[in-house]
Amino acid sequence: MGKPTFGLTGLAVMGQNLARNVARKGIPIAVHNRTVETTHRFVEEFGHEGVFVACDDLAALAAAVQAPRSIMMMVKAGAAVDGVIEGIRPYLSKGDLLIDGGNSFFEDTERRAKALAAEGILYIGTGVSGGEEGALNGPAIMPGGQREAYERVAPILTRISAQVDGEPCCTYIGEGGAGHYVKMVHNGIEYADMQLISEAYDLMKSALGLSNEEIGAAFTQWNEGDLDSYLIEITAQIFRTRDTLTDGWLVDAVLDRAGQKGTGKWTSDSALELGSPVTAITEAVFARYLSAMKDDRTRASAILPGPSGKWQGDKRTLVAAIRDALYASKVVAYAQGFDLLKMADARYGWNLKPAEIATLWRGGCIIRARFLNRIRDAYLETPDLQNLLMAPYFTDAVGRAQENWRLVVTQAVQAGTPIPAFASALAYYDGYRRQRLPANLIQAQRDLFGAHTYERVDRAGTYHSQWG
Ligand code: NBP
Repeated sequence: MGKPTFGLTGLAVMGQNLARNVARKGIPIAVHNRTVETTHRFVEEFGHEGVFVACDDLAALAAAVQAPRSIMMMVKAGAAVDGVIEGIRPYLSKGDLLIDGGNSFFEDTERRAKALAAEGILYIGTGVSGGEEGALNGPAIMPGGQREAYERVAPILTRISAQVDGEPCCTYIGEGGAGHYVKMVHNGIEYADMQLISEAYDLMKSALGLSNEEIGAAFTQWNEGDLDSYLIEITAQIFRTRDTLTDGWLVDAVLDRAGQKGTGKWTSDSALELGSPVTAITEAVFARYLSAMKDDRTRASAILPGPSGKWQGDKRTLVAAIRDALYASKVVAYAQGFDLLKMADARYGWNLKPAEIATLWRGGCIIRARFLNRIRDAYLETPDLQNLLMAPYFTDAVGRAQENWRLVVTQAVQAGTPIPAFASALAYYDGYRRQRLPANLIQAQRDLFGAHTYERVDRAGTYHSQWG
């Protein structure tokens, strides 16, 4: 047997499962981890699944892989990636390829790719989504970098990725940091999706007083229609899980303080920088911050007055209304995510293909959902679509949902139930469909206090006036 042509460093959950996924496809792989015992334990436990070559240091990893080498890094995002690059660089030759499969910030990827290109080393920054289960059985893979670098590893990446309708959930995204950017936006949409589902849960639990069984049943039913998605499916699963410590429901025992690793914030940062109104994603990030203020909220809950939080009315009708509100808000979240991709593409010149991105998100990843087929179709039909909401299918679907969407937002506001993502998605929809917004007044104020000038609706040019 010759040397493997593929290597991987970083054998935590994601790296271990990706390496096993590669080996199970009959592709020999050299593996390495900073903590050497992890590598040996890994090969002992899973060695029977394929051909693994255990390497104790980065020099051994480079030596174990056939040149031109392809070596994937699955280490913690940030300084660890720079550390691995510095560590392995002396053992690499021109034409070798490094692949960063972690959640790196796209600007870091651009910087690393540039520095390595100067030495003739190819670089791919790729999003890998699907958690540990996806890494093992088929994740969504979003590779960015030199096209020839992608072509070299495409046969491996497309085999280990998820497959939907015979198509791999792995497509070349674009140059430089494009792959990590698209993964970042994927995670931003994931934040919005999770927040929207949590708001639907809160409305059913706090406002309607449904039991966990009833809430689980609603999510199970929703998963059979337009909302069919991985996140709805696992949510239904959560509501079927009892707590082994108390015999209550496990979800009720979980502290209401959401963690985050930063990719949602990066998405909002980038959107602010590019001028893209990704309100649902940003509200989801803020909602996690608010959830983290548990002690403050606990004190405020005894002091700040508000309505009871209870809804009146037929519960079945209201559950159906919440479903429609969730669907419409989710369309807005995706519309905003794709709009951000368009703006980033205009800035960075990646030549992103929205239809291909929707196609690859259909399987393996956390935001996989049946309605990504509709998004793909919308972009196939109109590649330069102004906004997802303007695709006839979504215009109709949101149009049909909007009466219930408004009912839910109104009732929640009256009952005092916080629904930041539902409400901001609706405000975006209402703002986007307005030919004239009150920004004329903002321009007038700016001109009055700062002589910032304004444009007129009826003639060209820039004006400044003496107001009042
Ligand atoms: P972690 O993000 O927890 O990273 C742990 C790995 O990084 C271990 O192999 C560790 O080695 C290595 N490492 C660290 Br920490 N510092 C290092 C350094 N200075 N030099 C070399 N190696 C170092 O692992 P993960 O959860 O498997 O995720 C890997 C990547 O994939 C991350 O970027 C993550 O954001 C991304 N990702 C994760 C998921 C998920 O569901 N977990 C999903 C999608 C993407 P050690 O064993 O010696 O400490």
